[in-house]
Amino acid sequence: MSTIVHAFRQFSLAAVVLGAAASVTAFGARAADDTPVVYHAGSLTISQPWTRATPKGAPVAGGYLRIANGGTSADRLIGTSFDIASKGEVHEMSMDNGVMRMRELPKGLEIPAGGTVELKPGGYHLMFVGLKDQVNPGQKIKGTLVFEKAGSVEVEFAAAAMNATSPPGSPSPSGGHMDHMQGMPMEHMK
Ligand SMILES: [Cu+2]
Repeated sequence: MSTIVHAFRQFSLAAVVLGAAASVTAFGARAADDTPVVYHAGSLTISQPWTRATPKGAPVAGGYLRIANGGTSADRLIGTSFDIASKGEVHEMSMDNGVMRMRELPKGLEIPAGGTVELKPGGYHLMFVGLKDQVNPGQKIKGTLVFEKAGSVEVEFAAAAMNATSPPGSPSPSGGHMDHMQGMPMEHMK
């Protein structure tokens, strides 16, 4: 069965400010319309895929989005890809003795019937491994999401600042100030 995907709106060219590294985009240049990008696949509605800028030479990048299932049966997000990474994984975060750890979900992530699942920093997320290129704020990087039932969906991940906690174009509590970010100890379970 083929999957129909409609990309409704492009993101506004979000002016992503990243302290000293912000040289490319203009400050405050926010388009009038911040309607999030939405994709449809079967009974799923996928909103606002985004990623974060990476430091030079970083081996991994994260992917975030919201998936709502308007159908009467559950689906599962079982795979993902990112144009500039050798592979993609679906991860979860958990607290272990006060340390945030992440691990791959071997069976993917369930999207319950009638439910919404959010992938965001500090929670479920996509992890793109074997990054071949640096991700810069304002970039849009193509990728795919693979669902058990809805099939493969092509999306675009909009890159926010390196420390962003929300998608480009949305107000971020961190405001782009590195000094206000609390350091979260993190370990990658591999
Ligand atoms: Cu991860």
